[in-house]
Amino acid sequence: MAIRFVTGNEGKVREARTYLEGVEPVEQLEYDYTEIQSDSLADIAAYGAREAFEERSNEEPILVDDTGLFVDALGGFPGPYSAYVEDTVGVERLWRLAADEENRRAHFRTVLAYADEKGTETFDGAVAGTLVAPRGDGGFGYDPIFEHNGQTMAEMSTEEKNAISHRGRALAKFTEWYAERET
Ligand code: ITT
Ligand code: NA
Repeated sequence: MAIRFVTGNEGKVREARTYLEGVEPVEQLEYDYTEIQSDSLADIAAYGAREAFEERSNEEPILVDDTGLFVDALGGFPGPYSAYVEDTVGVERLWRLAADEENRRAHFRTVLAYADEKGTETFDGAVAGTLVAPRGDGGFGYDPIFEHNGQTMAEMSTEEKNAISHRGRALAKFTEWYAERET
């Protein structure tokens, strides 16, 4: 059965579709789920996935992805505000903020929440890297300024990014659980 990936972000869908090829088809679903006030990315994603599953109520399993970029020298900023900061300040200016710092370490973190008639499960993944001046045309979002092992994520193919990324790691945990779950 196809998994409905609830997101407005096509880059996320491309990565999940590539990762889950041969496991399940992935379809994008636009649904404006409630973002509860919480410090826990997992609680936010789980609530959203549950709500999407219940509101859409046509039995198809739901996947939600909540991701943030956390810059060490900026106290973890933009973190939960990553989408807002990309839309307002932009990736180039976030890089310039970090460029003033000696410590340019950062990490991405993703929480995936999966909901079906049996319940809701969450899976997380993180990757550490260094912020650099923008390079590369691939990926999306903050990928051009996030370097890991000498390449920015925008210089990687979808497969290469999936092999090391926050989302790829969360998808690996999800896939393992999904294969073993009771149906
Ligand atoms: P949905 O909530 O509709 O899924 P979004 O783009 O708003 O889409 P997030 O809130 O999870 O998703 O994303 C936070 C920000 O981080 C947003 O600006 C994304 O473009 C960016 N982002 C998410 N995943 C990323 C990745 O793998 N590489 C680079 N930037 C990413
Ligand atoms: Na969002």
